[in-house]
Amino acid sequence: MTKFTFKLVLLGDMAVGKTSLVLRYINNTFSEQYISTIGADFLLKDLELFGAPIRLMIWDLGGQEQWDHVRGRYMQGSDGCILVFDVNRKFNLEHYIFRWLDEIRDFIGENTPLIIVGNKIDLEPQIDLRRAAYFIKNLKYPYVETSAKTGAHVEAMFKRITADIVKRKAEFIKKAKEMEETDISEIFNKIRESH
Ligand code: G3D
Ligand code: MG
Repeated sequence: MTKFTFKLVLLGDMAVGKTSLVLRYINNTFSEQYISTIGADFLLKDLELFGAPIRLMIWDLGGQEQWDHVRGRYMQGSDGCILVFDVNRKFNLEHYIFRWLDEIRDFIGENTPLIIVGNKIDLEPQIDLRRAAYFIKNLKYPYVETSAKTGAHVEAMFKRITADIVKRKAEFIKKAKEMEETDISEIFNKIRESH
């Protein structure tokens, strides 16, 4: 059966928990040991959404996030991105988010689905989470607080961004093919039939 494949990238500074979130989602595991690299460019996850078989190619920077030229290459062609920060770190959230949004605009594009994630919610927050949620909501981005350690909200977060990617893709195809269908599963069924 044809699967609809989407590229999803994880962004954010080193050690915020990007690799841990992917491993929690894909293998349902968590390692206390520092995972500087997973040794792969991407991992695959199959799921079904709106009745359509979806394959996610989840790209993780594998400890190379400090190098600008590597980051740009990884980000290109993304259908969606997850921007992660660490709630247990003292930092300027506004500055952090604007810095990453600049980079997303340069390498991925302005209208690509994005979710902002405050990770390590199992630890004592070092920033004001109410303010963070308010700030992100004003920017009109979805915001989720997760723990890769306990697994809290990890699956829901991946589902949410995937749903946004699928909806956007359906909208795009509908326009391009001048389709009448409004239901997302019908749109994907039609495309599958025509393959
Ligand atoms: P990165 O891929 O963004 O660089 P990692 O981040 O996934 O490698 O995680 C960096 C460190 O944070 C690791 O710890 C990891 O175990 C820890 N971590 C990741 N997510 C969580 C979480 O949700 N809760 C807690 N408590 N810790 C988390 P070490 O100690 O090896 O540096
Ligand atoms: Mg990593």
